[in-house]
Amino acid sequence: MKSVLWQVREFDEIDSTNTYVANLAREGAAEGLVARADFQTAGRGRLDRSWEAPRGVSLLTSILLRPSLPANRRHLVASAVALSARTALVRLSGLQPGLKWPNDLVVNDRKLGGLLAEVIGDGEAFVVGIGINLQWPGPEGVGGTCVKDEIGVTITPQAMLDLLLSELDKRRTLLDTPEGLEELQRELLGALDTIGRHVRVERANDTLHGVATTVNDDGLLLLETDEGLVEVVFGDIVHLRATEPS
Ligand code: BT5
Repeated sequence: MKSVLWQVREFDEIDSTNTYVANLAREGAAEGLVARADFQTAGRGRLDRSWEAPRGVSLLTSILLRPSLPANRRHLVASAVALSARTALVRLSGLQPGLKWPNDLVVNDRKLGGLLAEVIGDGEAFVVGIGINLQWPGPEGVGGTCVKDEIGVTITPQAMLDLLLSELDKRRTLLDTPEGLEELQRELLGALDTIGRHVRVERANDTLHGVATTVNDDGLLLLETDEGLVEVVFGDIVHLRATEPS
C-alpha cells in the first residue's frame, strides 16, 4: 500500500471532528480525510462522555482510515494513531507518554490525551479521533496534564498534527500485512504502562481488581484476579499504586 494522501480540513469551530468525519465516511469519503478544529462545541469522549478544551490549546482531530484487516485485529487501528502521537510527542518535546489500555496517552498516570475510535459499517472505515492536551491540562478534578506543564514546551496543534500524520504514514502500511500487524502489536505492548500494573477495571455492571498481565492479539486486556485470569473487552482502567487501596 502506498502512503495515504492526507486531506486536512481545518475548522475554527465545529461540534465534533469525529461526528464530521464519521458522517462523511458514511457517504464514502476517501481514506486520509482529516478534520482538525481549534474548538469543539460538543467534543465527545467514549460512552457519551465529553472531551473539553479551550480554543487553540489542544490538538483536536479525527482521521479517516480504511484498512482491510481481520475483525479481531481492529483495535490496532486506534493503536496505530496513539503510537504515532506518542512518537510525535517525543520528537517535538522529548516528553514520552505511556499508553493506558486501551489507548489513553498518560504521563505519570495523568491523562495527556484520549482517543475515540468509531467503526463505520462492518469495518469499511474507521474514524479515529484524538485529543491531546498541549497547553491546558484538562478540566479540574479529572487528573489531566499537558505537555506545557510537564516539560515547559509549547507545541502548536498544527505542528502536532503534521508530525502525527507523518508518523502515521509509517504505521498505516503496517495495518495491511500480518507481519505489520505483529510489529504494531509489539510496539503497543512496549508502550503500554498498564502492563504489570495493579489496576481497577470499571465496567458497566461491575468492577474488577487485579494485575494486568498483557494485551492479547485480539486487543483484550488479560487481568490476573483472585478468581483467576479474566479477559477484559471494555472498561475504564485506573492504574493503582502498590500502596493504594483498590
Ligand atoms: C476519551 O474519552 O478519552 C476520548 C477523547 C477523544 C477526544 C477527541 S477530540 C477530537 C475528536 N472529536 C471528538 O468529538 N472526540 C475526539 P474517555 O476515555 O471517555 O474520557 C472522557 C473523560 O475524560 C471525561 O469524562 C472527563 O472526565 C475527562 N476529560 C475531558 N476532557 C479532558 C481533557 N482535556 N483532558 C483530560 N481529561 C479530560
